[in-house]
Amino acid sequence: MVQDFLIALGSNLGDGQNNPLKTVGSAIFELAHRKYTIRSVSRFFSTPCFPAGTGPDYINACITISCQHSAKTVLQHLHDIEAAFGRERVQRWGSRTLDLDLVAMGDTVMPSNRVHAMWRDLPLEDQKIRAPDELILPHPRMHERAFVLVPLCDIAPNWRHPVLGTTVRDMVDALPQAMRDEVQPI
Ligand code: PH2
Ligand code: MG
Ligand code: MG
Repeated sequence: MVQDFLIALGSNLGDGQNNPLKTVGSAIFELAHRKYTIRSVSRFFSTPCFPAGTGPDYINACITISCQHSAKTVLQHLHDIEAAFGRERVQRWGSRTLDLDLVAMGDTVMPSNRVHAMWRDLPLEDQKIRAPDELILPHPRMHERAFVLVPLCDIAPNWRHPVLGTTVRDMVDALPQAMRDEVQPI
């Protein structure tokens, strides 16, 4: 079955040849090269690093793609592309040449509502030290992150969060104005 996926892209480090802007653009071409149908591409944004002060600004964007692969296969391809662009998984939330996050697959909740709620409600202190070892969909932090929601609003404003029941536009509107203002189209 063909499924629609929401993907968030980010980069805040060059790799010697490419700057973050070029890397994010090239990653989208790489997905197309791997036979993914790219349905839409957001504007590219400059965003301050989260948590604040922990690294250079990011380039962030979002895309929608469709394919017949499972979520696990898509995630594996995203990891392969990250590796091809020189990403080293060193530190949680550390700077990276390329981060490709699977944000959602249609209205699928994975692995269950209960596990999703556990990760969603994790206190910030625990988020810094604990990362799920299984795929959680939708991404358990997406509804809090201006650097995901603002780009996503370009291309999927009416996508509805299957657990929270709110649309991307609702979630953007719920962000503090100051947080929205930090996400600047380039
Ligand atoms: N990704 C992170 C950690 N911090 N900050 C911004 N602005 N954009 C990101 O994509 C980002 C981040 C972990 O993946
Ligand atoms: Mg990631
Ligand atoms: Mg990320």
